[in-house]
Amino acid sequence: LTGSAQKRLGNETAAEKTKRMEWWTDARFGMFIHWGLYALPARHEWVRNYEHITNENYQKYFDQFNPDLFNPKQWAKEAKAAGMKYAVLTTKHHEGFTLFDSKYTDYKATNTQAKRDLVREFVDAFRAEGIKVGFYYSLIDWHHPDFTIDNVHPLRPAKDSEEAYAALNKGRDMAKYRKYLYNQVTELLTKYGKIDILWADFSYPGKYGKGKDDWGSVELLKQIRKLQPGIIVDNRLDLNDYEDGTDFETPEQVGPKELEKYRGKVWETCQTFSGSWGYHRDENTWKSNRKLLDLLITSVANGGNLLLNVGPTARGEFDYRAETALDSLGIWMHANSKSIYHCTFAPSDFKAAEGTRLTYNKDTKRLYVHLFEYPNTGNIALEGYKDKVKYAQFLHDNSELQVDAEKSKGNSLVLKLPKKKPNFEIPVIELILN
Ligand code: FUL
Repeated sequence: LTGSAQKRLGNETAAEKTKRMEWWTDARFGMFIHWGLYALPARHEWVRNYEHITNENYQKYFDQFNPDLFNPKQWAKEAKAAGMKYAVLTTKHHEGFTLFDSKYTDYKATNTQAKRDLVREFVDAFRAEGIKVGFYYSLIDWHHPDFTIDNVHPLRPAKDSEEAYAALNKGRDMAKYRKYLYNQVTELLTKYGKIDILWADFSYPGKYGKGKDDWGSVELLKQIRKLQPGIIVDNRLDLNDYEDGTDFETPEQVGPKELEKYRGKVWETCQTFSGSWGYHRDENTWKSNRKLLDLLITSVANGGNLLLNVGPTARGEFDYRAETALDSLGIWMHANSKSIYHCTFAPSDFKAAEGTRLTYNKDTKRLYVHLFEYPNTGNIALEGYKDKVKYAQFLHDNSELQVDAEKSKGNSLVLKLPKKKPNFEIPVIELILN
């Protein structure tokens, strides 16, 4: 860290930071869980905003919240089976409802029919499966009476004018809200033992006046680091990127092609199965298994992580579409996860052949060729790989892939492949380098 970031956050060196983040960069694949009252309307976690729902009219979801099938042990098993190494739960989303037992609000799970601290159970269950735990915490709060109404607030004025906002904001005091969120983050980071990730979401610059630190992010980050020195923090606190003392970038819902530009940075792309993060009953735009694998592999091929989201139902279960998707990812990961964990982009002297994507493990010196398009020619030509490879095999079964000596001309390494594609959506060749 340099400059002002160093002043406020201490003297961690780049090497120390890399060490602190090592488990996370190795893990590559995590589960995001968006769960809150919005699971009841089941039509997007922004439903309050989209439909301008008042506190009075949103109250019915609080009254009816009764997750009788909530079993985080089952969630943790499913995350683990899919190959995920960490999980991040919405402890509070923009709607303001807390899944944890906060002493600073009554708007919490313990006061619903659930009558339980759902965050505590999540933490215990995931830890028991050896999965690292993260807390998503929304800086935006549509329920809190002091949270200032702005253009993402459900109660925003019909006609956007400064006077209209001022009228609505009369009596609202962001300083009080700042204290509230500071207190809640403090609770979250003291009551539940060691927490691995804080995923704050989101603040934006100068909303209430230029240079104003409306969310108190500077103090907040100091407090986070003090309470949990090992924690990893996302970049949505609105402190200037890179110099700000946060840890990773968060490209959201971007396509695989756009991930290339993050190479060399520390990042995690978060993605939904469909469009909504919260459970959405009627959404029919679910990503195919191939698309999900593409996102995972392409993330690693560009040196980043994938945080894949599940939106549990109001009863507290993953729905069948999520389970089916997780199952298929698990089958692929069971056979091929060596090309994911602890991997990153390939050294620059290896170019990805047409229809392939490369990942690389620098400790074992293994290069992974992901066959997005399976050749029907009975072989694959890898230009420029000629004298660099000691041995080649399929990753899923360690069956040898022989060199076609006749076809391997110049710098080209040609491997013989079975005519029939192995029974994996995207088979992987493992090259053991010299
Ligand atoms: C966004 C939020 O507004 C979405 O609801 C979701 O939580 C996503 C991960 O971040 O900024």
